Amino acid sequence: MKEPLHVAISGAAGQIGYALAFRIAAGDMLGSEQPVALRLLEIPQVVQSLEGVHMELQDCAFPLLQEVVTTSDTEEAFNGCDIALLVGARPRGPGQERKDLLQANAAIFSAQGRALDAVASRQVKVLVVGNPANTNALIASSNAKRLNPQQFSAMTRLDHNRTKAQLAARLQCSVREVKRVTIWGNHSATQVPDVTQALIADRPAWPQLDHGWVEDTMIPLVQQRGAAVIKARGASSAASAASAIMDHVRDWVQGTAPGDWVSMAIPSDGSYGIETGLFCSYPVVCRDGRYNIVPDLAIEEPIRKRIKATVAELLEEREAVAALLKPS
Ligand code: NAX
Repeated sequence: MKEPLHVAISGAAGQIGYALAFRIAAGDMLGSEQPVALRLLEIPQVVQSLEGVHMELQDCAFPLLQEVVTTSDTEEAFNGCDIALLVGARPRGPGQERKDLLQANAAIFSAQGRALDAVASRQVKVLVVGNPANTNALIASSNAKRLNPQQFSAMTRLDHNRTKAQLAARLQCSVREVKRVTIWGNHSATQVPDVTQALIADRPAWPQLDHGWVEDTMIPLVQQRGAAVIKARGASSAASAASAIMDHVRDWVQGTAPGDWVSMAIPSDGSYGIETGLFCSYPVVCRDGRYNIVPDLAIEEPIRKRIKATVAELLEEREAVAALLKPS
Protein backbone atom coordinates (compact mmCIF):
# COMPACT_ATOMS: atom_id res chain seq x y z
CA MET A 1 0.00 0.00 0.00
CA LYS A 2 1.32 3.48 -0.92
CA GLU A 3 1.75 6.22 1.69
CA PRO A 4 -1.38 8.40 1.88
CA LEU A 5 -1.43 11.81 0.22
CA HIS A 6 -2.69 14.56 2.51
CA VAL A 7 -5.44 16.65 0.96
CA ALA A 8 -6.64 19.83 2.68
CA ILE A 9 -10.05 21.27 1.79
CA SER A 10 -11.00 24.74 3.01
CA GLY A 11 -14.71 25.46 3.25
CA ALA A 12 -15.28 21.73 3.65
CA ALA A 13 -18.77 22.10 5.12
CA GLY A 14 -19.94 24.24 2.20
CA GLN A 15 -21.83 22.94 -0.82
CA ILE A 16 -18.78 22.19 -2.96
CA GLY A 17 -16.75 20.89 -0.01
CA TYR A 18 -19.50 18.44 0.87
CA ALA A 19 -19.56 17.02 -2.67
CA LEU A 20 -15.78 17.03 -2.89
CA ALA A 21 -14.73 15.15 0.23
CA PHE A 22 -16.65 12.00 -0.71
CA ARG A 23 -15.35 11.86 -4.27
CA ILE A 24 -11.74 12.29 -3.16
CA ALA A 25 -12.19 9.59 -0.52
CA ALA A 26 -13.66 7.30 -3.19
CA GLY A 27 -10.49 7.67 -5.29
CA ASP A 28 -11.98 9.79 -8.08
CA MET A 29 -9.23 12.42 -7.91
CA LEU A 30 -5.99 10.54 -7.24
CA GLY A 31 -6.86 7.05 -8.45
CA SER A 32 -7.99 3.77 -7.02
CA GLU A 33 -4.51 2.83 -5.72
CA GLN A 34 -3.78 6.03 -3.81
CA PRO A 35 -4.76 6.22 -0.12
CA VAL A 36 -5.75 9.69 1.13
CA ALA A 37 -5.88 11.56 4.41
CA LEU A 38 -8.36 14.45 4.50
CA ARG A 39 -7.89 17.68 6.44
CA LEU A 40 -11.19 19.52 6.53
CA LEU A 41 -10.97 23.23 7.36
CA GLU A 42 -13.84 25.50 8.32
CA ILE A 43 -14.37 28.79 10.11
CA PRO A 44 -14.90 28.38 13.90
CA GLN A 45 -18.68 29.10 13.69
CA VAL A 46 -19.14 26.16 11.29
CA VAL A 47 -16.46 23.68 12.33
CA GLN A 48 -18.91 21.74 14.50
CA SER A 49 -20.93 20.73 11.44
CA LEU A 50 -17.81 19.08 10.00
CA GLU A 51 -18.28 16.41 12.66
CA GLY A 52 -21.35 15.27 10.71
CA VAL A 53 -19.33 15.14 7.49
CA HIS A 54 -16.65 13.17 9.33
CA MET A 55 -19.27 10.66 10.55
CA GLU A 56 -20.69 10.23 7.05
CA LEU A 57 -17.21 9.71 5.58
CA GLN A 58 -16.64 7.02 8.20
CA ASP A 59 -19.99 5.43 7.37
CA CYS A 60 -19.01 5.07 3.71
CA ALA A 61 -16.14 2.72 4.73
CA PHE A 62 -14.00 4.00 1.87
CA PRO A 63 -11.02 1.61 1.57
CA LEU A 64 -8.68 4.45 0.50
CA LEU A 65 -9.55 6.84 3.33
CA GLN A 66 -6.89 6.58 6.04
CA GLU A 67 -7.56 9.61 8.20
CA VAL A 68 -9.90 12.58 8.62
CA VAL A 69 -9.00 15.70 10.59
CA THR A 70 -11.56 18.46 11.12
CA THR A 71 -10.30 21.82 12.29
CA SER A 72 -10.67 25.60 12.23
CA ASP A 73 -6.90 26.02 12.59
CA THR A 74 -5.41 26.82 9.18
CA GLU A 75 -1.91 25.62 10.04
CA GLU A 76 -3.23 22.32 11.41
CA ALA A 77 -5.16 21.80 8.16
CA PHE A 78 -2.20 22.62 5.91
CA ASN A 79 0.51 20.90 7.96
CA GLY A 80 2.49 18.68 5.56
CA CYS A 81 -0.35 18.70 3.03
CA ASP A 82 0.40 17.56 -0.53
CA ILE A 83 -2.66 19.09 -2.15
CA ALA A 84 -4.59 22.12 -0.91
CA LEU A 85 -8.03 22.85 -2.32
CA LEU A 86 -8.91 26.41 -1.32
CA VAL A 87 -12.67 26.39 -1.76
CA GLY A 88 -13.86 28.37 1.28
CA ALA A 89 -14.52 32.02 0.61
CA ARG A 90 -16.82 34.83 1.67
CA PRO A 91 -20.01 34.48 -0.46
CA ARG A 92 -21.34 37.29 -2.59
CA GLY A 93 -24.13 39.09 -0.72
CA PRO A 94 -27.34 40.46 -2.32
CA GLY A 95 -26.54 43.21 -4.80
CA GLN A 96 -22.83 42.78 -4.21
CA GLU A 97 -20.53 42.95 -7.21
CA ARG A 98 -17.73 40.47 -7.80
CA LYS A 99 -15.26 43.26 -7.15
CA ASP A 100 -16.76 43.84 -3.67
CA LEU A 101 -15.69 40.30 -2.90
CA LEU A 102 -12.09 41.13 -3.61
CA GLN A 103 -11.33 42.94 -0.39
CA ALA A 104 -13.26 40.51 1.82
CA ASN A 105 -11.47 37.52 0.34
CA ALA A 106 -8.04 39.07 -0.07
CA ALA A 107 -7.42 38.88 3.67
CA ILE A 108 -8.44 35.20 3.80
CA PHE A 109 -6.18 34.18 0.91
CA SER A 110 -3.14 36.13 2.08
CA ALA A 111 -3.36 34.39 5.48
CA GLN A 112 -3.80 31.00 3.80
CA GLY A 113 -0.80 31.69 1.51
CA ARG A 114 1.34 32.44 4.57
CA ALA A 115 0.14 29.28 6.33
CA LEU A 116 0.92 27.11 3.29
CA ASP A 117 4.36 28.69 3.11
CA ALA A 118 4.97 27.90 6.77
CA VAL A 119 3.74 24.30 7.05
CA ALA A 120 2.70 22.62 3.76
CA SER A 121 4.81 20.05 1.91
CA ARG A 122 7.50 21.86 -0.16
CA GLN A 123 5.95 20.15 -3.22
CA VAL A 124 2.34 21.12 -2.39
CA LYS A 125 -0.03 21.72 -5.29
CA VAL A 126 -2.60 24.43 -4.55
CA LEU A 127 -5.89 24.88 -6.40
CA VAL A 128 -7.90 28.02 -5.66
CA VAL A 129 -11.63 27.68 -6.30
CA GLY A 130 -13.10 30.39 -4.03
CA ASN A 131 -13.94 33.53 -5.99
CA PRO A 132 -12.54 35.76 -7.33
CA ALA A 133 -10.38 32.67 -7.95
CA ASN A 134 -7.64 34.07 -10.22
CA THR A 135 -6.85 37.01 -7.98
CA ASN A 136 -7.17 34.94 -4.80
CA ALA A 137 -4.53 32.59 -6.28
CA LEU A 138 -2.29 35.57 -7.02
CA ILE A 139 -2.66 36.77 -3.42
CA ALA A 140 -2.04 33.32 -1.91
CA SER A 141 1.05 32.66 -4.04
CA SER A 142 2.55 36.09 -3.46
CA ASN A 143 2.25 35.47 0.28
CA ALA A 144 4.01 32.10 0.00
CA LYS A 145 7.52 33.25 -0.80
CA ARG A 146 9.22 29.89 -0.30
CA LEU A 147 6.87 28.11 -2.69
CA ASN A 148 7.15 28.42 -6.47
CA PRO A 149 4.19 30.35 -8.00
CA GLN A 150 3.86 27.38 -10.38
CA GLN A 151 2.65 25.34 -7.40
CA PHE A 152 -0.52 27.47 -7.50
CA SER A 153 -3.43 27.48 -9.92
CA ALA A 154 -7.02 28.70 -10.04
CA MET A 155 -9.96 26.81 -11.47
CA THR A 156 -11.43 27.41 -14.92
CA ARG A 157 -12.01 23.71 -15.53
CA LEU A 158 -15.75 23.99 -14.91
CA ASP A 159 -15.94 26.60 -17.70
CA HIS A 160 -13.79 24.33 -19.88
CA ASN A 161 -16.10 21.37 -19.26
CA ARG A 162 -19.17 23.51 -19.95
CA THR A 163 -17.68 24.54 -23.30
CA LYS A 164 -16.93 20.94 -24.22
CA ALA A 165 -20.47 19.88 -23.34
CA GLN A 166 -22.05 22.68 -25.41
CA LEU A 167 -19.90 21.79 -28.41
CA ALA A 168 -20.75 18.10 -28.13
CA ALA A 169 -24.48 18.91 -27.89
CA ARG A 170 -24.31 21.23 -30.91
CA LEU A 171 -22.40 18.77 -33.10
CA GLN A 172 -24.28 15.77 -31.72
CA CYS A 173 -21.22 13.85 -30.69
CA SER A 174 -19.90 12.45 -27.44
CA VAL A 175 -17.92 14.75 -25.12
CA ARG A 176 -15.21 12.10 -25.36
CA GLU A 177 -14.65 13.16 -28.97
CA VAL A 178 -14.20 16.86 -28.14
CA LYS A 179 -10.60 18.02 -27.65
CA ARG A 180 -8.62 21.27 -27.45
CA VAL A 181 -11.20 23.75 -26.23
CA THR A 182 -9.73 26.64 -24.24
CA ILE A 183 -10.84 29.11 -21.60
CA TRP A 184 -8.67 32.22 -21.63
CA GLY A 185 -8.47 34.82 -18.89
CA ASN A 186 -10.48 35.37 -15.75
CA HIS A 187 -13.03 33.01 -14.15
CA SER A 188 -15.75 35.65 -14.50
CA ALA A 189 -18.23 36.81 -17.09
CA THR A 190 -15.30 38.19 -19.15
CA GLN A 191 -13.78 34.72 -19.59
CA VAL A 192 -13.11 33.72 -23.20
CA PRO A 193 -14.39 30.28 -24.26
CA ASP A 194 -12.44 29.54 -27.46
CA VAL A 195 -13.38 26.69 -29.80
CA THR A 196 -11.41 27.87 -32.83
CA GLN A 197 -8.76 25.18 -32.24
CA ALA A 198 -11.19 22.46 -31.14
CA LEU A 199 -11.13 18.97 -32.60
CA ILE A 200 -14.09 16.64 -32.96
CA ALA A 201 -13.00 13.05 -33.44
CA ASP A 202 -9.54 14.45 -34.31
CA ARG A 203 -10.91 16.71 -37.10
CA PRO A 204 -11.15 20.53 -36.84
CA ALA A 205 -14.50 21.59 -35.39
CA TRP A 206 -14.33 25.20 -36.65
CA PRO A 207 -15.29 24.46 -40.31
CA GLN A 208 -18.28 22.44 -39.04
CA LEU A 209 -19.59 25.25 -36.80
CA ASP A 210 -21.92 28.18 -37.44
CA HIS A 211 -19.66 31.02 -36.28
CA GLY A 212 -22.69 33.18 -35.44
CA TRP A 213 -23.84 30.47 -32.99
CA VAL A 214 -20.40 30.47 -31.36
CA GLU A 215 -20.33 34.29 -30.92
CA ASP A 216 -23.96 34.96 -30.08
CA THR A 217 -25.05 31.81 -28.26
CA MET A 218 -22.26 29.56 -27.05
CA ILE A 219 -19.84 32.15 -25.65
CA PRO A 220 -22.51 34.08 -23.65
CA LEU A 221 -24.07 30.80 -22.49
CA VAL A 222 -20.79 29.55 -21.03
CA GLN A 223 -19.97 32.97 -19.55
CA GLN A 224 -23.38 33.14 -17.82
CA ARG A 225 -23.81 29.45 -16.99
CA GLY A 226 -23.14 29.94 -13.26
CA ALA A 227 -25.94 32.52 -13.04
CA ALA A 228 -28.29 30.24 -15.02
CA VAL A 229 -27.67 27.38 -12.57
CA ILE A 230 -28.38 29.69 -9.61
CA LYS A 231 -31.64 30.82 -11.25
CA ALA A 232 -32.80 27.25 -11.90
CA ARG A 233 -31.54 25.53 -8.76
CA GLY A 234 -31.76 28.35 -6.26
CA ALA A 235 -28.15 27.61 -5.35
CA SER A 236 -24.83 27.87 -7.16
CA SER A 237 -23.07 25.06 -9.02
CA ALA A 238 -21.73 22.52 -6.55
CA ALA A 239 -21.56 18.94 -7.88
CA SER A 240 -20.30 20.15 -11.27
CA ALA A 241 -17.71 22.33 -9.52
CA ALA A 242 -16.56 19.36 -7.42
CA SER A 243 -16.33 17.27 -10.57
CA ALA A 244 -14.22 19.94 -12.27
CA ILE A 245 -11.90 19.96 -9.22
CA MET A 246 -11.44 16.18 -9.67
CA ASP A 247 -10.56 16.72 -13.34
CA HIS A 248 -8.21 19.65 -12.67
CA VAL A 249 -6.15 17.91 -9.98
CA ARG A 250 -6.17 14.49 -11.66
CA ASP A 251 -4.75 15.95 -14.89
CA TRP A 252 -2.21 18.10 -13.04
CA VAL A 253 -0.93 15.08 -11.08
CA GLN A 254 -1.33 12.30 -13.65
CA GLY A 255 -0.97 14.25 -16.94
CA THR A 256 -3.37 15.36 -19.65
CA ALA A 257 -4.70 12.94 -22.26
CA PRO A 258 -2.50 12.54 -25.35
CA GLY A 259 -3.41 14.99 -28.11
CA ASP A 260 -5.55 17.11 -25.81
CA TRP A 261 -5.07 20.06 -23.48
CA VAL A 262 -6.99 21.55 -20.57
CA SER A 263 -7.61 25.05 -19.20
CA MET A 264 -5.99 26.17 -15.96
CA ALA A 265 -5.50 29.65 -14.53
CA ILE A 266 -1.77 29.83 -13.84
CA PRO A 267 0.89 32.53 -13.43
CA SER A 268 1.53 34.01 -16.86
CA ASP A 269 5.07 33.72 -18.24
CA GLY A 270 4.27 36.46 -20.76
CA SER A 271 2.88 33.99 -23.34
CA TYR A 272 0.39 35.46 -25.80
CA GLY A 273 1.35 38.98 -24.66
CA ILE A 274 -0.32 38.56 -21.24
CA GLU A 275 1.42 40.38 -18.40
CA THR A 276 3.88 38.14 -16.54
CA GLY A 277 2.72 36.98 -13.11
CA LEU A 278 -1.03 37.50 -13.60
CA PHE A 279 -3.06 34.35 -12.89
CA CYS A 280 -4.66 33.92 -16.28
CA SER A 281 -6.42 30.89 -17.76
CA TYR A 282 -4.44 29.29 -20.59
CA PRO A 283 -4.50 26.06 -22.58
CA VAL A 284 -1.98 23.79 -20.84
CA VAL A 285 -0.53 20.32 -21.17
CA CYS A 286 0.43 18.55 -17.92
CA ARG A 287 3.30 16.05 -17.62
CA ASP A 288 5.20 14.74 -14.59
CA GLY A 289 3.19 16.89 -12.18
CA ARG A 290 3.89 20.15 -14.07
CA TYR A 291 1.88 22.26 -16.47
CA ASN A 292 3.14 23.96 -19.63
CA ILE A 293 1.31 26.55 -21.69
CA VAL A 294 0.50 25.36 -25.22
CA PRO A 295 2.70 27.62 -27.39
CA ASP A 296 2.23 29.32 -30.76
CA LEU A 297 -1.52 29.01 -31.29
CA ALA A 298 -2.89 31.33 -33.97
CA ILE A 299 -5.45 33.53 -32.20
CA GLU A 300 -8.38 34.86 -34.27
CA GLU A 301 -8.95 38.62 -34.02
CA PRO A 302 -12.34 38.44 -32.17
CA ILE A 303 -10.76 36.13 -29.58
CA ARG A 304 -7.73 38.42 -29.27
CA LYS A 305 -10.06 41.36 -28.48
CA ARG A 306 -11.89 39.35 -25.84
CA ILE A 307 -8.59 38.23 -24.26
CA LYS A 308 -7.55 41.88 -24.02
CA ALA A 309 -10.74 42.70 -22.10
CA THR A 310 -10.50 39.79 -19.66
CA VAL A 311 -6.81 40.58 -18.98
CA ALA A 312 -7.77 44.24 -18.35
CA GLU A 313 -10.20 42.98 -15.69
CA LEU A 314 -7.45 40.86 -14.08
CA LEU A 315 -5.16 43.91 -14.02
CA GLU A 316 -7.93 45.94 -12.35
CA GLU A 317 -8.46 43.22 -9.74
CA ARG A 318 -4.72 43.09 -9.06
CA GLU A 319 -4.69 46.86 -8.60
CA ALA A 320 -7.52 46.62 -6.07
CA VAL A 321 -5.56 44.23 -3.84
CA ALA A 322 -2.09 45.67 -4.46
CA ALA A 323 -1.52 46.31 -0.75
CA LEU A 324 -1.77 42.59 0.02
CA LEU A 325 0.67 41.46 -2.67
CA LYS A 326 4.18 40.88 -1.41
CA PRO A 327 6.83 42.21 -3.83
CA SER A 328 8.74 39.40 -5.56
P1 NAX B 1 -20.60 27.77 0.37
O1 NAX B 1 -20.94 29.14 0.87
O2 NAX B 1 -21.63 26.70 0.34
O3 NAX B 1 -19.36 27.22 1.20
C1 NAX B 1 -18.24 27.97 1.49
C2 NAX B 1 -17.72 27.50 2.82
O4 NAX B 1 -16.47 28.16 3.07
C3 NAX B 1 -18.65 27.85 4.00
O5 NAX B 1 -18.97 26.66 4.70
C4 NAX B 1 -17.82 28.81 4.84
O6 NAX B 1 -18.04 28.65 6.21
C5 NAX B 1 -16.39 28.42 4.45
N1 NAX B 1 -15.39 29.47 4.65
C6 NAX B 1 -15.53 30.82 4.51
N2 NAX B 1 -14.39 31.44 4.85
C7 NAX B 1 -13.52 30.47 5.19
C8 NAX B 1 -12.18 30.50 5.65
N3 NAX B 1 -11.53 31.65 5.83
N4 NAX B 1 -11.56 29.32 5.92
C9 NAX B 1 -12.23 28.16 5.77
N5 NAX B 1 -13.50 28.08 5.37
C10 NAX B 1 -14.14 29.22 5.07
O7 NAX B 1 -19.96 28.03 -1.07
P2 NAX B 1 -19.71 26.98 -2.24
O8 NAX B 1 -20.91 26.88 -3.09
O9 NAX B 1 -19.13 25.73 -1.67
O10 NAX B 1 -18.61 27.78 -3.11
C11 NAX B 1 -17.33 28.01 -2.60
C12 NAX B 1 -16.58 29.00 -3.49
O11 NAX B 1 -16.41 28.46 -4.78
C13 NAX B 1 -17.32 30.33 -3.69
O12 NAX B 1 -16.36 31.39 -3.58
C14 NAX B 1 -17.81 30.24 -5.13
O13 NAX B 1 -17.97 31.52 -5.70
C15 NAX B 1 -16.68 29.47 -5.76
N6 NAX B 1 -16.94 28.82 -7.05
C16 NAX B 1 -15.92 28.80 -7.93
C17 NAX B 1 -16.00 28.13 -9.14
C18 NAX B 1 -14.86 28.10 -10.09
O14 NAX B 1 -15.06 27.55 -11.18
N7 NAX B 1 -13.68 28.64 -9.78
C19 NAX B 1 -17.27 27.45 -9.54
C20 NAX B 1 -18.17 27.13 -8.40
C21 NAX B 1 -18.22 28.16 -7.28
O15 NAX B 1 -19.16 29.13 -7.59
